[in-house]
Amino acid sequence: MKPKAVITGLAGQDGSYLAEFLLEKGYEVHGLVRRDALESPEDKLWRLQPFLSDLILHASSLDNPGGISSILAKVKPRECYHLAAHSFVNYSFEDDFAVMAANLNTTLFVLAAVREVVPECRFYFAGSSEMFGNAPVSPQNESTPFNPRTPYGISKLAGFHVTKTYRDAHRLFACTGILFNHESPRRGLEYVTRKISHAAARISLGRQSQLRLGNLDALRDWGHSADYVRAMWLMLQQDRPDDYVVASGVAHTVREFAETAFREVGLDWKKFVCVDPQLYRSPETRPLTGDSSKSRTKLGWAPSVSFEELVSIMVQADLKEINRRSAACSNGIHGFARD
Ligand code: GDR
Repeated sequence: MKPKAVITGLAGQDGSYLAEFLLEKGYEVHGLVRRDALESPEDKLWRLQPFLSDLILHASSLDNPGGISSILAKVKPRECYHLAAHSFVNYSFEDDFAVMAANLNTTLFVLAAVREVVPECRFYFAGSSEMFGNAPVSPQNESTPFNPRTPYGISKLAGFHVTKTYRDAHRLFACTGILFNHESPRRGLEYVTRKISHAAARISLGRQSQLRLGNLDALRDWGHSADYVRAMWLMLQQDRPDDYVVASGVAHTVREFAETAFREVGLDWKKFVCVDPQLYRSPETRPLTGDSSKSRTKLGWAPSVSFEELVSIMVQADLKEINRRSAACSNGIHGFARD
C-alpha cells in the first residue's frame, strides 16, 4: 500500500514542491485547501496545475479543529506536514493579531488532531529563521538562543514550542524544520527575490521601466524551495524526532540578488533599481545565516542549487512565463495566473 501524507498549505510554494516530491516517491498525497481555491483552481492552485489530478484535495479551513480531525481520521496518514501559515513577514506588523492567532492556533489544532486520531503519524512543523531574530551569534544553529523581532517570528517560535511540547509530553513524532529563506519561480511577488526576478524579466522585455526596493544591504541566506522540502521529508524518516536548521550557509545582499538577476538579462541593475525608503523594514534583524551542519550530518542533506543558479532559474522562468502569457493573449487563450 502507498504511504499517505497530508499537507496543509498545499497550494503554497513549499506545499507544491513537497507534493511533487512525495508523488515521485510513490506517496498518496492529500492536501487541505480552502474551499475558494477549489472554486477557482486556475487562479489559486496554479502551482499544482501540472500534477493536480494526482492529488487528493480536501476543502477545509484550518480554523475548524473538527474538520481537521475528521480528514486525518479518514486518511490515516503516515506523515503530516503543517506548512500553512501567514508567511509574509511585513504583513505581520500590520496585522499582528491575525497573524499570531492564526499561526499559533492552526498549529495547535493540527497537533491536537494528530494526537487524538492518528498518534502514530509523523508530524512536521514549518519553523523559520525569523525565530532567531536578533541572534547574538552568526551563523545560527539549533543551539542559538531565539530572539524573534517580528510578530511572525514570535508566532513561529510559539509553534516551535508547541510542537516540542507535543513531542516531549505526548510522545508524538513531531519535528520542526528551522528553514532559512527558500525561493523559486513559484514564490509570490511580494517577496523580494521574485519581485526582482519578475521585474528584471519585464524590464528586459520593455514592459516595466523601474524597480523600487527597500534595504539593498539586507542580507539573507537563500536556497531553492525544492531542496528544502527534501529536508522536511528526511526529518520524518529518522529513528527519532528532532529539530533541524536548513540553510545554504551563505548570505547575500538584496543588492547582489538584483545585480545577478539583471546580469542574467544583460542589463546593469543600477540603471533600473531605485531605493524607496518606505519599503525599508523596521526593525531589520541582524544578518541571518544558517549553520545546517546537523542536517548535513544526520539527515545527509545538502542543497543542490547555488545562489547564482537560483537567480538564473527564477529570471528564466519569469521570462518564459511572460512570453507564454503574451502568446496566449494574442491567440485569445488565457494563461494561469502566476503571482
Ligand atoms: P523574509 O523575506 O522577510 O526574509 O521572510 P522577504 O523576501 O520579504 O525579505 C527579505 C529581505 O529583503 C529586504 N527587502 C525587501 N523585501 C520585500 N519583501 N520587498 C522589497 O521591496 C524589499 N527590499 C528589501 C527585506 O527588508 C528583508 O530583509 C521569508 C518568508 O518566506 C518567511 O515566511 C520565512 O519564514 C523567512 O523568509 C525565512
